[in-house]
Amino acid sequence: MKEQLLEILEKAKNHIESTKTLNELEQFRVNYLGKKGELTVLLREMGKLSKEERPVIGKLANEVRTSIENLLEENKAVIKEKEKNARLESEVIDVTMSGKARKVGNRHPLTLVLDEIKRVFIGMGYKIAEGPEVETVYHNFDALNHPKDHPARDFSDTFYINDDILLRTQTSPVQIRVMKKTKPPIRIISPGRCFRSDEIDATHSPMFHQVEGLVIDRNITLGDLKGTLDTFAKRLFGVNTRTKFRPHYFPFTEPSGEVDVSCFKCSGEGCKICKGSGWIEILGCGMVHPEVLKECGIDPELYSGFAFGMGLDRITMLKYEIEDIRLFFENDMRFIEQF
Ligand code: 2U9
Repeated sequence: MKEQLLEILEKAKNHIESTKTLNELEQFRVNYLGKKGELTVLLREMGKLSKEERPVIGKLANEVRTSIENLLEENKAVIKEKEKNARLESEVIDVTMSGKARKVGNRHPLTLVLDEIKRVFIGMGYKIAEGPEVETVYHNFDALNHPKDHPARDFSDTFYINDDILLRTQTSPVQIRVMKKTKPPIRIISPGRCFRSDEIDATHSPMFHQVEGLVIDRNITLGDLKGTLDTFAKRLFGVNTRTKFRPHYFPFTEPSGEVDVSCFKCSGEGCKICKGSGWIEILGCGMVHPEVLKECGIDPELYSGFAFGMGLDRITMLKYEIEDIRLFFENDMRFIEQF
């Protein structure tokens, strides 16, 4: 049995020193020291030994077991160290490598122009007001002095949810809501999406964007309106921009007007953008109708105000010479990446 023990030790030593992985090492531990391991099985034969041999062989057997266990621990440490170094080697980061250029998105042209318009009015002390897109007929028409038979109320023009609920056709309801809950002075612009039952074509979309403005205070005059909008036009389209106010009609303002600006493309000489006229209509405006003030609990004897509204899509199309409104909504990156 002594020769067998020494043979097992020699075999175990060769096996363990040649192992490369912890799994392999564990397998050898089982093969030699496990319940059915070679050393364990051999030691079951100890009973057949004479009482003189037993202590000698027993001592040798323990020495062999201890040697194999030490070999296993030493190689386990060596393999773990090698695995750790291999992992560190594979995880090394070369900080000198050039970074991966992250593609940065582009702001939508509507956003670019809206940000410019916001900058102008915030610079004049206006606040930004927002409100629901699903509105009541009251806030969208009644409170804005629309007669019951006004064509804008027609189903052909407006998306109705039911007799009292609709998709707002302008952002004016936001101003109504602000006027009802805010004591003047009021100085706001309200940008947002609006909805009209229009057939889609190059210049019409059932969903479009508006920016409306409202100023309510003591002694607000038509001169304030003209000065404000002339300044706005110069700051948005350039200092040499001229403005022209033409009489118009809106139920919610009196007097009402439409504002043309000298063409920012040809400076008023006449070109394709301004269809040869030298002028481009950009917005509507007027002094807030006294009935609208009263409906919102504001005394028209004490307060007056002006309001204006512009189509953001239209202004953006003019500014960037975009000929089809549908390009705004198709999410084609080849379009967006140009801005
Ligand atoms: C309140 C009172 C008055 C908002 C106004 C216009 C004139 C106007 C159009 C421009 C192009 C809508 O997008 S568009 O089709 N708007 O011409 N809007 S005055 O007047 C108001 C708003 C709120 C309480």
